[in-house]
Amino acid sequence: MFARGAGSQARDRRSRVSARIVGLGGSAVGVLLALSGCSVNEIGKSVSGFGWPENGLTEQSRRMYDLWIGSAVAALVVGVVVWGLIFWCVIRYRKRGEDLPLQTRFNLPLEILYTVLPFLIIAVLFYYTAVTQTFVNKLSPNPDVKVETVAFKWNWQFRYLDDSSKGPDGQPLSTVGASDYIPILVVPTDKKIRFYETSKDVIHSFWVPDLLFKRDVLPQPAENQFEVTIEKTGSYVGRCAEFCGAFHSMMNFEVRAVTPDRYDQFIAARKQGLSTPEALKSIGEEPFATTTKPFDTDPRARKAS
Ligand SMILES: [Cu+2]
Repeated sequence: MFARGAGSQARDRRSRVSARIVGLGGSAVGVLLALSGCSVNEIGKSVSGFGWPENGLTEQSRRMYDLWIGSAVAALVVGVVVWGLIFWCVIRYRKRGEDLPLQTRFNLPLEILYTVLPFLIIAVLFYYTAVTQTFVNKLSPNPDVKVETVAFKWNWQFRYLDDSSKGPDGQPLSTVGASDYIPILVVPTDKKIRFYETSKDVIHSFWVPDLLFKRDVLPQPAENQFEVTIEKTGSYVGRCAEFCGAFHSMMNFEVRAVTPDRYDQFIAARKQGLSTPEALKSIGEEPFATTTKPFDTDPRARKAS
């Protein structure tokens, strides 16, 4: 048997190591895909948005998206510089012998640089965060539609507060969810919608994932407000995003964004005494929620199913 040269042994070892790295990388991607339950397409979208969902329905969601992308790019630039410096030091100043290397300290310009630079970066990030936050929280003096969302364990009530949205009894029109009924909040597109949020018991959180927005719903008399303009018609699932008790995960609702004309027709139908499903049907909309369904609140039934 011939003794193999040191060079060929090193080559073998290198190729075994690279094969192992490729294998590990492949398995890691496979495991990630399996664990996340995401399609490759979804992951691609998520990577391009640095993990932030795309297709915001409102100007607010797009501004938050821009802030997210800007912050992620800034973090990446800082990361690349830091990684570059680390690897440069590791290679450039690696151990070459037993002699103690030249000892240096107190490099004042460098120390000032790495103290001042992070403050500058934080100041820029803070500025853009403050600007975006102010925009997202902005309330206009005259919103087009006012809706009160009342959260309670474990459902939602929506009340239309505009003077033009009073029912036959003179009270604001409203829709209440029940364990066998998902409440649908009908709103017009391209109109400023002001939400007034209150809770009858504990803290809940109003969350419509498609709006890329959620806000805590605090117990009365506290009231949170926010405003959005939805730009696309459609059905959007809503959830409670604050753990509020046993059936928290079932506290779902649906936002149904329709054209302003249809919204007016819906309100007119409700004013004539039609229920929400009947009024939705009368304007050619699906009468019941399409994005989520009621849950069986009986624990025995849930166990058996
Ligand atoms: Cu809740």
